[in-house]
Amino acid sequence: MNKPEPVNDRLEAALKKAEQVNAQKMEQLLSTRAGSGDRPRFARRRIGIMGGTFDPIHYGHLVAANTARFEFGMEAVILVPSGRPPHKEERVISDPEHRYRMALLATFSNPHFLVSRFEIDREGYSYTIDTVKHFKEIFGSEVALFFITGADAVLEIMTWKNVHELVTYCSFVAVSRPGFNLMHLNSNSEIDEKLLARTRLLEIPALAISSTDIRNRVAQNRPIQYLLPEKVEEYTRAFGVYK
Ligand code: DND
Repeated sequence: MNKPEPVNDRLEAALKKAEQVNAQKMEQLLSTRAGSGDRPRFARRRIGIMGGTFDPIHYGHLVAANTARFEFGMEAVILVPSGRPPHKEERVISDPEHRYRMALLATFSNPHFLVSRFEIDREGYSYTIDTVKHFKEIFGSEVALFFITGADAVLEIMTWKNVHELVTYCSFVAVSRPGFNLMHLNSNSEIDEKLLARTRLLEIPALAISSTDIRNRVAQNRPIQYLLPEKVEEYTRAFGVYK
């Protein structure tokens, strides 16, 4: 889809600003050299990638990204909205442009959060292997990449495309999520040793928030306030994204 038609001047101004700030953050991240700035806590620079449908992005996603960033000393977390998620063919997904713009609004005020258009600008299915390879190429081997997922997503990971190759490019941070037991990861015989060795489990403050519930609430005229950033809520209303 092309850029949605403007419906609200204040929101458009916020989006324009968010897009500019996001571009600056990316430029800065790309120009940072290893070892520059504060004395690094780790031998290699660390950058997190968090892929998701983000339909819509909410505080569960943001707390996961922020906690992982802090606990593992990542310089930044790049949120990557899926263009065409391979695992969600059975349901209608909101337009990628809306999901991207909501992610921009949600991350604008955090200097360590960025949003990438990589998956939404590509044709075909969005596979994590392609995304991680892309960032590996951009940042080079001196940067350690961490792919951040919730418990539900990581429990499905053996079904992802080329998962054995994927683990050679990044580590995984699997965060806790209400309703999903991360301990199943260790007892799941399908998850192989190599993957487990590259996966760090992380307990985060429990937020039983889900995009599905938010979409249902909007459809039923129930409140979504305080489940997601105010500007994202405003965006869903202004563009009638879930009506
Ligand atoms: P979702 O559609 O589950 O994202 O996709 C997660 C990632 O998996 C995306 O990057 C997909 O491309 C990738 N994937 C899936 C399947 C196959 C392949 C790749 C492949 O390459 O073959 P959501 O928008 O639903 O959620 C984003 C993330 O946030 C997820 O990891 C989810 O578990 C997590 N999350 C929470 N974590 C803690 N507390 C909460 C959460 N809500 C969502 N309340």
